[in-house]
Amino acid sequence: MPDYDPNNIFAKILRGELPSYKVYEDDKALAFLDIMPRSPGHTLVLPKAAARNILDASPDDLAHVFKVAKMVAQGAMKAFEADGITVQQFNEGAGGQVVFHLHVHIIPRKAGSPMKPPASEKEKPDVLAENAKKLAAAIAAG
Ligand code: DGP
Repeated sequence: MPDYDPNNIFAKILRGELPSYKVYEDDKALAFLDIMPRSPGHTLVLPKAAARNILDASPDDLAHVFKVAKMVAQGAMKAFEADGITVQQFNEGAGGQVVFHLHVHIIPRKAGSPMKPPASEKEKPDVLAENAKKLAAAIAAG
């Protein structure tokens, strides 16, 4: 497996060099909206520590990412009146990974509503800003 590339796009977001629609942050993880959402509220949860994917992540970082993933999923159920949540996580190109900093997809689902194809359409900035605000508030409310 290749080494971690510190110039990947999520590393730049984590360093604050690129913007994101943040919904949650603590000392070990960051969660922000996917700009090409497969459903409204589609969120990515990342460890702050450098890791390409689950294959090189520390077990503690991985466990923390999934703790945050659960918080985001619970917030998304409320914020988007979802009926369910799809969780996706890809490892290496052959596993479907495109951005090589570990991330977990939290995708709110409505019954009978299919997900859009992966990375099919960039969402409008005002929609992303509004969804991030709603989801951050729901997560903060517990
Ligand atoms: P994957 O590595 O296969 O899990 O796909 C990467 C995901 O990241 C994909 O759903 C689109 C999303 N994405 C790509 N570039 C950006 C970006 O600059 N900002 C955000 N928020 N999401 C991005």
